[in-house]
Amino acid sequence: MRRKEKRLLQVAGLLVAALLFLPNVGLWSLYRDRVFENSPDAADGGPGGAVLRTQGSNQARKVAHVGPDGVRRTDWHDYEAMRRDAARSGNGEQGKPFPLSESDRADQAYRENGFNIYISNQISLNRSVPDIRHANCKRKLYAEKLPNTSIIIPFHNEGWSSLLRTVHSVLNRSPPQLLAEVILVDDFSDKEHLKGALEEYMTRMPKVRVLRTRKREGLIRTRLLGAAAAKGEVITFLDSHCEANANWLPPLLGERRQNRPPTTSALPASAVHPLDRIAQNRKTIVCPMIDVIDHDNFGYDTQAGDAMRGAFDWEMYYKRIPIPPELQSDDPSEPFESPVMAGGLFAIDRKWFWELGGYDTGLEIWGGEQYEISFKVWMCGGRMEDIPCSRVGHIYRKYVPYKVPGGISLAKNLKRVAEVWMDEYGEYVYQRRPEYRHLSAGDMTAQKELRNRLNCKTFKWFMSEVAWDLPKHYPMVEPPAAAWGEIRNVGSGMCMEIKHFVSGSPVRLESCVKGRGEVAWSHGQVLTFGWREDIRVGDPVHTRKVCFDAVSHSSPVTLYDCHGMRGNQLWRYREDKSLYHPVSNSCIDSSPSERRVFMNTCDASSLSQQWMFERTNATVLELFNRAAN
Ligand SMILES: [Mn+2]
Repeated sequence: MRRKEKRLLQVAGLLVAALLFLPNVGLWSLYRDRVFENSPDAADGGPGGAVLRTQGSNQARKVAHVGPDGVRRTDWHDYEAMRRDAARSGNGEQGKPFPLSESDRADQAYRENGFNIYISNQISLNRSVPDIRHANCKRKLYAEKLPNTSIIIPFHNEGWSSLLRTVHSVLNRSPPQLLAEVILVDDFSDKEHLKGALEEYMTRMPKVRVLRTRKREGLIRTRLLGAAAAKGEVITFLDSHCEANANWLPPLLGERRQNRPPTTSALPASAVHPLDRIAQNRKTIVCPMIDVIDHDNFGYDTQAGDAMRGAFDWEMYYKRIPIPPELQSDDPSEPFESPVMAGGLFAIDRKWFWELGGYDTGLEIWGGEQYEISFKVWMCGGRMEDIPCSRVGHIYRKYVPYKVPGGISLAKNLKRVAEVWMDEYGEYVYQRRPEYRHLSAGDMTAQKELRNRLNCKTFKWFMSEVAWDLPKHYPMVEPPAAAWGEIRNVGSGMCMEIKHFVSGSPVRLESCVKGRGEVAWSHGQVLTFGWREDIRVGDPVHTRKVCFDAVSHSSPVTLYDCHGMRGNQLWRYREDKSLYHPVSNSCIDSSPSERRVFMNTCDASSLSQQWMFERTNATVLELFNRAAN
C-alpha cells in the first residue's frame, strides 16, 4: 500500500513538472500562445472587434515561431472557417459536380457566359470547395506581418452568381487584415444585374468597391484602371469567375519574401524589420495554382498534370510544360519558377507593377498581356513563381460568349509583344504566322524606351536562363520529319484517308487520290510522321494538331488531339514497312473490303500491314529506329 501511494505521488510530481517546463505542452505553451497571439493585433490597432474575435477563435492553435532570420512566422489557417466549409452540404458543395439533366444542357444555358449559368445559379454563393492542397501546405507558417493586398476583379457582362461567388470566396477565405479592398472593375457591361443591383448588394460589403469604365476598354485597360485605384501594398488580379480555396492568400503574400532570405545573420534578430525582407523580394510576381471549375457541372478539380511550368509554342499559344528534374524540389509544396503566367491570376507588389510600366496600354481587349508582363518581369530584374499552396479555381469557358470588337486585336497584341520583347526570336513567330510580318502594331516607342530605361536583359538571356527547357518541347526550328505524303498499303494499293480533320475521326482506307489526279491534301491523304514520332494530318510545314491514336491492340486507328507526350500516339515505321504501336505492341492493319484501318497483332508476312510513305528521310528514320532499339 505505502509503496503504491509513493509511486502515485512521484508520477503526479513528474506531470506537474512537465506541465510547467516542457516547451510545447501545458501551461507554458498556453501562456506563450496568449502572449504571441494578442500582441501583434493589439499593436496593429486592428480593424475592429469582429476581426479580433475571429482572430481569437481561428488562431486558437496558433504558435508563432521566430526563424533564424528573426521573422516571426505563424499559422495563418482560419480553422473555424475551414470547419464551417467542411460541414456544408447541398448543390455543388465540396466542389462536387452538379448532376445535369438533359434540359440543363440546353445551348441557352451557355450562350451568355460560355459556361452553364443555370447550374451556377443553383449553387450557393458561399459554396465550399475541396481542400486539395499538398499535405505539407497544411503545416506551413508564414510571416506574422504580411503586406496587405487589393484584389482587382475586372469583368464584362459576367453572370451574377459567378461574379458574386468570386467575391464571396475571397471574403470568406482571406484573413481580413490582409485584405485592403476588393475592386470590381466593370468594363462597360450592359447587363441590368451589373448596374444598380450590384452596387446595392455591395453596400453590405464595406471592403468592396465597384468602378466602371466609360467605354469598352478591354481586359487589359480595365485591369489597369483597377490597379490605378488600388491602395494595397500588393495588387492581386483575379478573373470574374473564380473561387478562392482554403488559406490561398497568405502563401501568395508570404512566399514573396520567405524564399531566398538575404544574408542578414550578422544582424541581431531585432534589427531585421520584416519590411526589409519584402524589399528583397518585392520584384517577384507570384501566381496561385489554377484549378478547374467545370463549365458544365461546376465540379472542382486540379488541371491535368497539376503543377507545371507556363510556356508557349512559337505560334504564341500558351502551353504548360513539366517541371524539369533540375527545378523540382524535394517538397512539391514549395514554389517553383515559371517562365510565363497563365493570365489573369497573380499578385505583384503595387509599386513594382508601376515601375514595370503596368501593362502596355497599346494592347487591345484581350490576349498577349500575359507574355508582356512575364517577359518584362523576368528580363527587367524580377522573377516569377507559382505557389502550390495557394489554389484558386477558375471556370474555363466552353467558348467566348461576346464579340471581340476588331478581330485582329490578338494578332496586333502578339506582334507588339514580339517586337518589343522578343528580339531576333520574333522571327520564329513570323515564320509560323507570316501574316504578322506586315501587320501594323501601332506606336511602340514608349515600350522600347521603358525596356531601355529599366536596362532589361535580352530575350536570348530569357531563353537560356529562364525558359531553357522550352525548346525541348517547342523547338524554334521544327526538326525534319521522317516520312510524309500519302501512306499507301502494299497489299491493296489503297491509301489512308481522313474525311474530317477533327478529333474523333476514323482513319479510313480509300483509293489513292494521286492515282485519280486529284489534290491529295484536300482529301486528307497527306500525312506526316514527324520529329515527335507521331503521325499528323498535313505536310511537314503545315501539320494540323490531330494525331493517329490507338487505345488497344484491336481498336480502330482514330484521330485525336495531339498531346505530344508520345504514349498512345507514338509510332514506329520499321524496316519491314510495318507501322508499329509500342504501347499496345501491335501494328496497323487494314481491310480493303471494309475500308477499315485498325490495330492487329503484328505479322511481318501480311501485306495488309505493310505501308509505303510517299517520301522518307532515311537519316531521320534511322535515327528514330536506332533510338528505339
Ligand atoms: Mn476566365
